[in-house]
Amino acid sequence: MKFIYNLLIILPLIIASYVAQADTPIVNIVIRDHLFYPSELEIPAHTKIKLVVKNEDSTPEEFESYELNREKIILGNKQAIIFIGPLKPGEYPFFGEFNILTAQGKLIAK
Ligand SMILES: [Cu+2]
Repeated sequence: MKFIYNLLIILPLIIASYVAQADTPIVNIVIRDHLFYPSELEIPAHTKIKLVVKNEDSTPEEFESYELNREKIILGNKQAIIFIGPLKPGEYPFFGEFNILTAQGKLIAK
C-alpha cells in the first residue's frame, strides 16, 4: 500500500518532467567541412535549449564554449545533444576545438 501511495506522489512529477522536456526548444546546428551551419543563431533568453549538433564530416569534432561552459566530442557522422541555458541576453561564442581556425560560431540570446 505504501508503494502505491509513493507511486501516486511520484508519477505526476515524472510526467511533469517529460512534459517540460517536450517543451524545450530544439536548435539544430550542422558541422560540414569543419564549419558550423548556421554559424550564428538567435535563441530565446531565459529559456532552456536543446542543442542538436550533427557532425556531417567523417572526422570527429569537439563542440566547445567557455561562455556556455560546454565541451562535447561528436564523432564523425554522429550527432550530440547539448542542453544549455537558461541564458541571460548576450552573445555566447562556440568553436570546434579540432578545427579552431574554421569552426567558429555564436549563439545570440535575446
Ligand atoms: Cu576541449
